[in-house]
Amino acid sequence: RAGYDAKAAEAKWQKYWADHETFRARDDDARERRYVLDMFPYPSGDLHMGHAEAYAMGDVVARMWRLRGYNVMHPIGWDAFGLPAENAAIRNNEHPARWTYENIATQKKSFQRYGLSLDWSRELHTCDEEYYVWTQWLFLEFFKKGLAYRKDGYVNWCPKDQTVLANEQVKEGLCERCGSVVTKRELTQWYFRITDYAQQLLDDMAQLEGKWPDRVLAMQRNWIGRSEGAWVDFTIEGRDKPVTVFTTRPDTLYGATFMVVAPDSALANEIVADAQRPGFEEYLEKVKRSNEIERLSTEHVKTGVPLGVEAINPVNGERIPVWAADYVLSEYGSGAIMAVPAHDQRDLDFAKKYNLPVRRVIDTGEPDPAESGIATTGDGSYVNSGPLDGLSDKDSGKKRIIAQLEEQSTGKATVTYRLRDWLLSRQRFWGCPIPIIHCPHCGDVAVPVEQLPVRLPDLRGEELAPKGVSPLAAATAWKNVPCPACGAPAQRDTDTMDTFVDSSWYFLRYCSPGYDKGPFRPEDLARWAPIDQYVGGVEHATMHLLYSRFFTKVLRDLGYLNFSEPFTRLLNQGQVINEGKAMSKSLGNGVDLGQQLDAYGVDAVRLTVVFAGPPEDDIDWADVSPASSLRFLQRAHRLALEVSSRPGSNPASGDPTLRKATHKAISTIGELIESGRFNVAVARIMELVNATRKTLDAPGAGGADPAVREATEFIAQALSLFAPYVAEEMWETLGHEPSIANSTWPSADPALLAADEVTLVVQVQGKVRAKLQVDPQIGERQAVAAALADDNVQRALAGRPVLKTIVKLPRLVSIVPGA
Ligand code: ANZ
Ligand code: ZN
Repeated sequence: RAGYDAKAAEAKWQKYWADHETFRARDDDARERRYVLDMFPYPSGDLHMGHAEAYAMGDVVARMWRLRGYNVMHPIGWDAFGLPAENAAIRNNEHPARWTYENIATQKKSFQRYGLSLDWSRELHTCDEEYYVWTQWLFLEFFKKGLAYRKDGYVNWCPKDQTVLANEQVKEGLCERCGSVVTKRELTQWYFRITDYAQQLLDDMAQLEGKWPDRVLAMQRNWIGRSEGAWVDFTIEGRDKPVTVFTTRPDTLYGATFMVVAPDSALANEIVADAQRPGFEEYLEKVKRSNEIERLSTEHVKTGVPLGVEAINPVNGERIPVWAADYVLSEYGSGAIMAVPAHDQRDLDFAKKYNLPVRRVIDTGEPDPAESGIATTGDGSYVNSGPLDGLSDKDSGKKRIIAQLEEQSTGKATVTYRLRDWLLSRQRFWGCPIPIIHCPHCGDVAVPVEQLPVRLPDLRGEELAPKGVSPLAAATAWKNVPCPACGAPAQRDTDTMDTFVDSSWYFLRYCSPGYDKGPFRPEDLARWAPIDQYVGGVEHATMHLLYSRFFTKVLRDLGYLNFSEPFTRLLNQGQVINEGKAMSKSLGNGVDLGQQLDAYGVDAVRLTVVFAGPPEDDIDWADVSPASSLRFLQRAHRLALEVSSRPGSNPASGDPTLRKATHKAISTIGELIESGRFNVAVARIMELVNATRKTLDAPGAGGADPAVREATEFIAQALSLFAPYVAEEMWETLGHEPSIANSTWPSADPALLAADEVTLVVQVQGKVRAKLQVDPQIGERQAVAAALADDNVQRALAGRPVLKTIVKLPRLVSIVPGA
């Protein structure tokens, strides 16, 4: 008989699913709802192996929940604004929309071929006016609440892409996108006040514990970077306002021997003495060319210049010199520190280099840092520290100093965060215009809601080339408008929003496709949100996932939704690599998804991806075999063909061994899927296929055995999560109405789940003292424990210790007592 024809099945079922809208989520379906979402794709080129993995994982969950009787929503859309489209448009002298929509069409076809259970009726493109009008609307909601604001500052600047970058988009000092060394530029830019939510973002992680990967939570925690410490005010001669420093170690205040301010802070520029100004300015220029990561690292050779002023220590009145040095960042704490070289290595390196004094204030028993060059950071007893001397506990030391500072009004306890406000302006074209008009009289004026969307002007090709200012600035007819408040000539903001703004709320829009009175309908959110299962790459740990959590909390505070966390559960799939390395053009180890699909069929590739290992692990394509996946699917398919001619009958009369295997599989596979162990679930299906084949080939009822039909039907259902085409074929062959996606996951019969038991004999000194009924899978430790727990055995031991046990699993435990 002909084997399974993957190509024919793919064409047939794609059409069936589309015609019947099999995966359309209906708002009026009364069943309990579940929302499964994969991070939406950026439409560059066609789908690749990475997509193949991520989307296969999400589909397992969506299809499982569907079979379990939930009303499942599993939507898809396109993260369609962004630089690659714009760069392509400049190269090809065209509009970015053309490249974007063409790629979307290609990818969409591939997605459909890939057999995902997606609801295409909710598809969205973030670059469509009907989407970005609501991105603008949301921006204005933030603006009205003071959560979007403009400020000047030094920002990360990519010299190649000619645009600013958020801190999150700078990876080890390089532009995340193009790899150029990121420099600093002073610009007035828009920010979202995400720092207002720093503590909530931390606190609410309690809800995600155990449901999100630990490493993502750790990355977010680290990114938010909460630090407890104190503000300490130092007075500076000739300046009314004191200079405030942030320290996590106020207890080392007596060891502060100099102060350092960030060279690129307004403070440095303000306090520098006239004589030192030229040296300072020269130094500042140098610093601007370096970047933050270098500046902070302990290995970095620290540089600095004296500012020619002195600060006064509030606890002992000591005068200490003030320096500017690049290892202090303008954007953290207050941009100024008290340097305690004895107990902070960076301060010590600096002190050594510039011959500044080092004073130990905690004696840890280690050599004096002034001599050793190694700062001591551990506990010890305070010395040279006035009232702290003699104390030895850090926490009381900190409390004492903070109490003193608070009493003198020269400082107070505080908490700071490493998290910075989210810089959202971009000097590029292919993004959502910022709906603000700058008026010389009224300042920043919101575009009135009835005038939204602010559409992108029609620019293309050369007009989009990076010029250091947004291409929108050159569209004068677009830019020059009357002020909505006073009518005076005014100008539109010419920047566009970071595309992470678009992706911070798209998952809400899916709940209300096409809704034109707001970004979403509250009832729709109440019905569908939050997302029960989110799937995507770990590279989004500190950007998209943090931004989306922030947006959700703001929208909750604005009264638009009533939950605090958008993604209840998160799965990070691994990457597909080849020959142990990330796929790359230069290594020539790329694997083309289309070729794999042509060679083995969609089902075999999907099964391979899921079977390769735990979902979060990387898959090395050199170690897997789609060919054997295909052979396995054909084996499964043959079962259906052989069973199909035999009518179904009551399975109760079938082979009890196979029935037990089937029901055990029903129960364990369900649990394995729910706990994300998809690869193990596949292994269980494979075992069941083997067991079914054995019964089928055994002399006797064979294919007519109702247990064989029962097993084969379940195999088809379980396979439908991973290999939907072959599963549909099997289901139909078995005489069922399509689609298998509308079938119901069977429930396991408890009577068939009861484990078999065997008799375990317990001997003491060679005499049988007990016979216990145990699980045949019992382990050695459990068997000995069960033996020793028996009363008869204890009586026979009569308090003597156990010298030795001889265990033959699962049938014998023989105990040799001591004297
Ligand atoms: C004195 C001191 C003594 C410090 C000591 C540490 C150890 P985290 O934990 O990351 O919050 N600091 C403060 N603001 C800074 C800035 N803008 N740029 C660079 N460094 C800055 O680090 C807090 C510590 O980092 C602060 O505590 C301060 O040095 C430094 F034995 O103050 B500490
Ligand atoms: Zn005005």
